[in-house]
Amino acid sequence: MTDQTRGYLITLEGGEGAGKTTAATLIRGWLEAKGREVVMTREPGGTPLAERIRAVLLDPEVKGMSPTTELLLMFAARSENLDRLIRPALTQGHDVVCDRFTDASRAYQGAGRELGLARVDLLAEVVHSDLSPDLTLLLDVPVNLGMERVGQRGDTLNRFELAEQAFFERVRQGYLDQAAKEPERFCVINAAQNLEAVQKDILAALEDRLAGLM
Ligand code: Z5A
Repeated sequence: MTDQTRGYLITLEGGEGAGKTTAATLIRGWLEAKGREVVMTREPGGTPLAERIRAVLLDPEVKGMSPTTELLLMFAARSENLDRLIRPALTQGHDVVCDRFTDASRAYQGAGRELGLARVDLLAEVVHSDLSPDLTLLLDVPVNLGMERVGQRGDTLNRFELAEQAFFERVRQGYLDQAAKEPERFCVINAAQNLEAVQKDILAALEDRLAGLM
């Protein structure tokens, strides 16, 4: 153990069908095997109120939401998740695995909806100037392959999944640009590989970036 008493914040990012949900379970198992207490959460969501905001954001019946409204709702949900769940868990020394965080706002609202990064960074400063992820795993997958996987799941498409291809291409590029800017925080995983190879790369990244800290 290092002298860090707060837990680690590990975030998972990527486009649709990248495999974040599966990866989150793998990361939890790895941390628990190291004797760590782990709290899992997701964004938008994670608390009762934030889950209600999520329901509005993902509802395909909600038409014509403005990009700025979408961004503000993402940060309203994030503020709740941080205040009620993430910060208290980290303070208690628990690690938090969060399925999407502010990098998703940079990619989806900043790049995808073309709001630009300055507005996202301004809200990040308001909502969590004290905190940034210790490690971000970006599961990168070509847009067509990710959508194919989502389609195979057979669920109703959410409000985001109804967007056009160009939107998802901007999202993917937004994530890759963010990762290139902060290589010490990000680890990019090739999520186009089969599940076994993806999991092997995730475990290698955890060993490389986190094992020495625990
Ligand atoms: N959003 C935003 O715009 N701004 C923000 O700030 C935040 C979020 C925080 C949340 O929806 C939406 O909110 C999201 C961005 C936006 N847009 N959408 N949609 P969500 O949580 O429902 O959606 P998601 O995060 O994209 O979840 P997902 O579609 O379930 O993707 P995933 O978790 O990455 O994938 P998965 O469920 O683990 O895997 C999908 C399927 O592929 C599944 O059947 C797997 O068995 C299969 N899979 C996974 N990996 C593989 C490999 N390697 N090979 C083969 N098959 C695989």
